[in-house]
Amino acid sequence: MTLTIYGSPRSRTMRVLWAAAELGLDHDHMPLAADDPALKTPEFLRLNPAGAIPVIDDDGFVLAESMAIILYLTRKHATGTLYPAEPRAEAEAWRWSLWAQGHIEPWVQRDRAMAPLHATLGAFARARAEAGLSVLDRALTGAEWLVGERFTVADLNVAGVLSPSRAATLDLARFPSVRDWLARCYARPAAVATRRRFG
Ligand SMILES: N[C@@H](CCC(=O)N[C@@H](CS)C(=O)NCC(=O)O)C(=O)O
Repeated sequence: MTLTIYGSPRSRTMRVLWAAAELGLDHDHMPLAADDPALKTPEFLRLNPAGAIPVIDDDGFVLAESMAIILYLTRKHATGTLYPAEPRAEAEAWRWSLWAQGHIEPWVQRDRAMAPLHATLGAFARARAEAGLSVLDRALTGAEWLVGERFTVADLNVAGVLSPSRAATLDLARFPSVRDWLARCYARPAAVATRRRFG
């Protein structure tokens, strides 16, 4: 049984590495950077036609897209704990993961290729990010975690989008429930260990 994770920790791969640590998964790591020309070779494009990281190869099953990878790995290894088993709670985990990629990530991501666009968007991007943070703050007011009573893949995926380097660019004082929840997520031993390992 071999799991290989492709991607530099200074990319969306970090959230996959965090998930692997939460799950205690042994894995090989190929830390390809986002701008590594290797991502555009025919060999890598066979793994991910988008030429992007993260990608995993789980015993011959190749999967790209950070959220899909994390949902897959947690469902495979932690149904009933990190991955909610009950269909409605499972749907809530998908809901928050998809929402974060659609409504937060475009406005907080700092990919080099998008820098000129973000420079142009300026205040508009900030306003959109804050609109997303308001939604999250309302959902987390009076709740410790996004789905049910425990930390789940929903928290990991959304907190992965709001990584410390991205959150540092936001004014979280206006969103105290998000700020406190992010602190809880990143205080988890697996998050601390992963960040320390690659920090
Ligand atoms: N939606 C994808 C985004 C993947 C992505 O854009 N990855 C970046 C690094 S964080 C990348 O590989 N960029 C290189 C490129 O697209 O050429 C995911 O969540 O995995």
